[in-house]
Amino acid sequence: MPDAMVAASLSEATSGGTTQQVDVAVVGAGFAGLYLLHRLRKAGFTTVVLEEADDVGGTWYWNRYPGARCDIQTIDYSYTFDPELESAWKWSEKYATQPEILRYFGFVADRYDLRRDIRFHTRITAATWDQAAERWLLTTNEGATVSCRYYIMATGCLSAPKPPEIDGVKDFKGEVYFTGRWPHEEVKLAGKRVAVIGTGSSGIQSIPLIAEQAAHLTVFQRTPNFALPAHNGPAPADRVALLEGDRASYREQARWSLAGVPWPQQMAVSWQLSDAERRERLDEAWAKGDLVYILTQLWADQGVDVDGNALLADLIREKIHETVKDPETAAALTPHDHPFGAKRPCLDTNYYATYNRPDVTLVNLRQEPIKSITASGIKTDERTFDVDVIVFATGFDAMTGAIMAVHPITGRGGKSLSDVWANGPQTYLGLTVAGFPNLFMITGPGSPSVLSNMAVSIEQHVDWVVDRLIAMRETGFTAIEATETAQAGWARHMADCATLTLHRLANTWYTGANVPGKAQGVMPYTGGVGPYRSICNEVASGGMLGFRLTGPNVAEQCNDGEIVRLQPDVRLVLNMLADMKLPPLESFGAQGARDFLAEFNAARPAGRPVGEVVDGTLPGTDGPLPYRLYRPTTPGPHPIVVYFHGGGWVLGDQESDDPFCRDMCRRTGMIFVSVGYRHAPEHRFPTAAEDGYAATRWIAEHAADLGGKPGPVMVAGWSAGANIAAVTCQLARDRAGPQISGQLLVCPVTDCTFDRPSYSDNATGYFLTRSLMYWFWDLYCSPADRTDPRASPLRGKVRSAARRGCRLRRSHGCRGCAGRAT
Ligand code: N01
Repeated sequence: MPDAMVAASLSEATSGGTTQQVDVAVVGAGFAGLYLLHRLRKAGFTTVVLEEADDVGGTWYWNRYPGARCDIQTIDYSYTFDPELESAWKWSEKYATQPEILRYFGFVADRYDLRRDIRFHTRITAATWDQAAERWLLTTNEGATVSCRYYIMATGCLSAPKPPEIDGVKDFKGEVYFTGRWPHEEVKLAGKRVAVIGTGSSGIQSIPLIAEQAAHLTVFQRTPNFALPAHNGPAPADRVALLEGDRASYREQARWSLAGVPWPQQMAVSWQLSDAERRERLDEAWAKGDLVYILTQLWADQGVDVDGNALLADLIREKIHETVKDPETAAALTPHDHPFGAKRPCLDTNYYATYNRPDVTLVNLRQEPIKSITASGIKTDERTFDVDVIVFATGFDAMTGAIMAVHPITGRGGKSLSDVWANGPQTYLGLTVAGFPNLFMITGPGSPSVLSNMAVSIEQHVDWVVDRLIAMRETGFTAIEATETAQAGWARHMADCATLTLHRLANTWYTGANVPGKAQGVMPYTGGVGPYRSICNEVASGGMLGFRLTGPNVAEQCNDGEIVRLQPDVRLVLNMLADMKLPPLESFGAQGARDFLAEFNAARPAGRPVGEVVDGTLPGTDGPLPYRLYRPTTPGPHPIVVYFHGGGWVLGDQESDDPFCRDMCRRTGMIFVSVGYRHAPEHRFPTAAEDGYAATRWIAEHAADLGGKPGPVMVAGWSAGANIAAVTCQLARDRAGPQISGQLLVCPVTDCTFDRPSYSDNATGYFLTRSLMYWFWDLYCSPADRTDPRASPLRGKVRSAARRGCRLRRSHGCRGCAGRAT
């Protein structure tokens, strides 16, 4: 009998101490909970939604403070699952107010008759997994319990307010309000002295409106935040036209975009734009009043590179100083402690201008921290402020708070979720946790969630989860659990992604830094909505990779493994190459492959500026060899690195790794000399190796002429270039110089045998396939010569240090070479 029918037949009364039996219990009747209920019901699952509030709306039910609005354009912040719903509702503004959004949820609840399966005023007090029954047992504040096969947390990411952590709140005799728990009845502030503590989105939205009402407003700011004008009004005509022109395509683009709103991937990089062009872009973004636009559309490196970000942050800082008249107040309001976007920026209406009012005071808590709250107001290190009202806009225990702190969740073997997450949330895909079967989270930590348009992420999660439940029902499985391997792999992938962004450089609620004692780490998935969607789809199409599925009458299925083994940037490039559906590179022939590489490289963004780039020639063993020298901006002389490009001894030249050489030159402060050695098949082994050695010798001898430090040089290379670098080291040792200070080998080819794991594990499906490696070897070197240490340096005399192969692998977690002949 299908699970749904069993559950339905067991259903009992819903209150009064009885146990309600359902297939699925959902916590929360906000954006996620409502859609879940709708989909689960349509799929035939008996479902109950448990909600603490007395109506639907979730975060929009609780956050009723003055000025509370959406800060993603509301045409994007809507359900998209039903085109009829879309045409039945029209938003009145670009950024809808909280009351309008709440009306929308009421409208949705009525339209699909959802309220009859929602138990309001119900708080869950404990959730325990019963392994024998393969069900969750939920106890609630109202006595009645719920037994469910699947337990789904639709609790939202920002729904557990953080305590203010300031002494004396209880002593205060005036009124106290929290933005995240604002009263339903009108709060009268007229004629009162009001204090607002906190300048995140909630503070920044409410401060201008509170200032309009209060006799005097004092804002207590610990960390200034970046805020941009919302320019609210009707939805912009161009966006509406785009949506209405082809609604289905607009929605689909949003689903595959990086942030959940259809904007293209920005390709221009900051250093390709002049100052005037960058300013023009910022002014355009400023006039648009769109958070996603300004976070993604100015230049491609704004969110991943400190320097590219600083160019943008400086322009925004100028805007703050242009608006705020008092220079000291402007300086205090200007953020300097985090890259723009690393902490959630805010959309505002008149925020900065509010500080020009005579009845508004800013207190900079970095200069005078709050000591305590007293009966009459707030005492800092330096002053006392008597106030009638204190508004705490102090934020949330984000992402994990609502899941973990709300009630004890006890999984398989009595494991407590609080213990499992003691050092930070562990999840697989942000959806599930190993050890907690049949527990799902919607937009949990480890998913794009708060770094995306939540509407898109919620629908993706709900669809994915419900589709999995349907598939399990069809195949007879009754329990699903993530494996430890999959979860650990996801943590690694999360960390790899976060390393590429600037989020790790800011103390924010994204990282848990806003809650004293909370474990810290970037909690949302930073790899983007579209890539995340494709990963979730891959999990499903790959036989539920990373999950163990069990059921009473079916054999256990466990397709264990990691869903993403590649680093995200490598994956991105490989996916781009895969999308091009190219024939194998080796089928082009040597010249064809070189032409392809030249064309491919011409299309990539220009590398970053360095102090100087000089092209020259140096004497090789058999005539001149070209080189390109990259000099840092810092005063010399600089240490020298002799660099050999990749390309299987067949492709590339001294310019082909240009962005990498520029980047390394900037980061290391060293001169990089990229050598154009001769290629196979025209010049077979040992030409490349001997050219490499001759070039290194000449560069070392002419270090001072090149602006470098005389003395030992370093060698570096990528792939076959790293082979040449490693060989050069040995030749330098055996032929009495030059002196080598170190070698940097990136994915080096160090041996000629093909029995390494990468030749089997990564044989196909990657750009550098096994057959391409065979082809490179065949063009470069006869089988008889391959064991020569000048072709396979691992066979030479190697001391232990040289054996370690790819140094990046250890220091930067590079898994690209994963055993390929190293
Ligand atoms: O909370 P926050 P929020 N003493 O954590 C300060 C979403 N949202 O409710 O930065 C003094 O951002 C704290 O200072 P610091 C949105 O994603 C969306 O404003 O920790 N100050 C900070 O200034 C947003 O990012 C909308 O040094 C203390 C402020 O309080 C997220 O919710 C609207 C303090 C908290 O800012 C959270 O926003 C509102 C203390 N003890 C919110 N403790 C939309 O528009 C904290 N602070 C959709």
